[in-house]
Amino acid sequence: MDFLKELGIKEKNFGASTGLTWFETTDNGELEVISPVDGKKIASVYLASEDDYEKIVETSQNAFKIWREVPAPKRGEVVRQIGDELRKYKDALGTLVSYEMGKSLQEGKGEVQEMIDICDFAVGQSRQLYGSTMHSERFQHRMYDQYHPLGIVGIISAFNFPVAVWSWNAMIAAVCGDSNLWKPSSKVPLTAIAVQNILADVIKTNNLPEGLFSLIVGRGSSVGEKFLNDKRIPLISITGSTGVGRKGAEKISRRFGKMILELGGNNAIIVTPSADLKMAIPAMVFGAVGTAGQRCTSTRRLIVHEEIYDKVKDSLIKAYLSLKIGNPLDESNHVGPLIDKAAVEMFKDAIIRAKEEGGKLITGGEVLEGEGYESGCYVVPAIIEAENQYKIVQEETFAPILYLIKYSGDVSIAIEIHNDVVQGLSSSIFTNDMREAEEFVSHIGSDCGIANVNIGTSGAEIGGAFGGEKETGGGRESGSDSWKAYMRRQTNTINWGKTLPLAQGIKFDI
Ligand code: UN1
Repeated sequence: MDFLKELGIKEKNFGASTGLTWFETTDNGELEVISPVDGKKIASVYLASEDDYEKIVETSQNAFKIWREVPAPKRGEVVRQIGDELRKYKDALGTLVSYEMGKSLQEGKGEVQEMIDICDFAVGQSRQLYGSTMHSERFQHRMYDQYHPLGIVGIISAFNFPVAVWSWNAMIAAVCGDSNLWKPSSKVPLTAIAVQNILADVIKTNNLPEGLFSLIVGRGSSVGEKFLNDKRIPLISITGSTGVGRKGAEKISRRFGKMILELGGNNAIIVTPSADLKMAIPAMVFGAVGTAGQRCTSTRRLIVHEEIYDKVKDSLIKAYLSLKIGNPLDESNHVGPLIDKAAVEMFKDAIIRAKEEGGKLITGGEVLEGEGYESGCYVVPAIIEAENQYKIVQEETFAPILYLIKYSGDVSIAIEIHNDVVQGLSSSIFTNDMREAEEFVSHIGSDCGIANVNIGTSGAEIGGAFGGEKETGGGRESGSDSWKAYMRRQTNTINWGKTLPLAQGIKFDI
């Protein structure tokens, strides 16, 4: 496999690096990485020890001290070069993303494109780390706020976006003057190692300090615990399930650390009677089966008006029956495998639970066997007629299961159903009625961090702030002013006069 060679992935790899130096620990266990595409072993990774972790954090602290003194636009120049390197490796890295994680080759390359795009965005951002100035109430005083680099940013990423999520955090953190330490999902460590290798040339050419971009592949129970509890890491960004986020957040908040949480979603599309179904059907299908339903923005619920319910249901079944399921590296397939057999079990369990609660499976639900499906991770995307209050519908099952829910009455009824879940990431409405669309995005509309009109729930652009409300965690990353979370804010008041007036008119004569 040439792409592995191109990316510097060997049969056995080390799991911890400060940039150019890999820690050669071999006695702390070895992780075998199996591809969900064909069930074959891709390579293995030696797990990092707690001792490696200590050394990495110390190195990263030193790197921060050097990096924070580099002018922000010069930091941007380094990020620009990283973007250029990623352009060179787009095909190879995209292929590895697809092979290690199981998403389609197009999506794998698309994920690398998101990395390139965020680099471009961050370069511009490096010249726009703006604070505000305000008028002081005091005579001959000036007041303003400014943003300073924060320190080491910890990044815990999930398996489903093995590289893009790191870049949304790391590239923005880099222009903000922070060093970063990345702990990737242990299901997809090879893509992270490949990225670390891609960075090496830029680190060398620019003489960057070791520890500016660090990586650690280690056990959650040892290295992961230390990481969450570590006071030397002022900010940790966690992408993962609500369960993972809750455990992490409890530890981080105990030490008053900052965090960015991008957790589970339970994303829905509302389809009203005026919807253009030629647009809505492909959006629903892509949202529900794209990445085999393993995006945090995947469409999990459809809330369809009774007038068009049967039509939508029939069109969906037809579309689902035409889906090609198979090797994601073959671009004619629409749906690839789930990440592993445990995910397949969760898919099966969710269907059983939905049926127990009264749901009706109307298509899919099988696990595929035989030629091409040897990994045991391929399933047929399912649609289940259900009700929003079912316990299983209230949960995020990371698999291609779409719950079809009927509503009657006006759009506010649909919005009420829509918001009646604990998660709040992405949402969408298909309608040609301006009033319905505006109500959906208004203050009495969708309660999610992302609310779209005539676009599905997944596939957000990097330019917007990405994240959600309620149990999705409240964090924002990627575009807009998300950069502010990676810096510490300071309000400054300067007295350039010759008297000492106090605020609020207080007099203190001595
Ligand atoms: C995720 O699944 O964690 O909006 C992120 C999207 C992608 C990001 C998904 N740009 O679907």
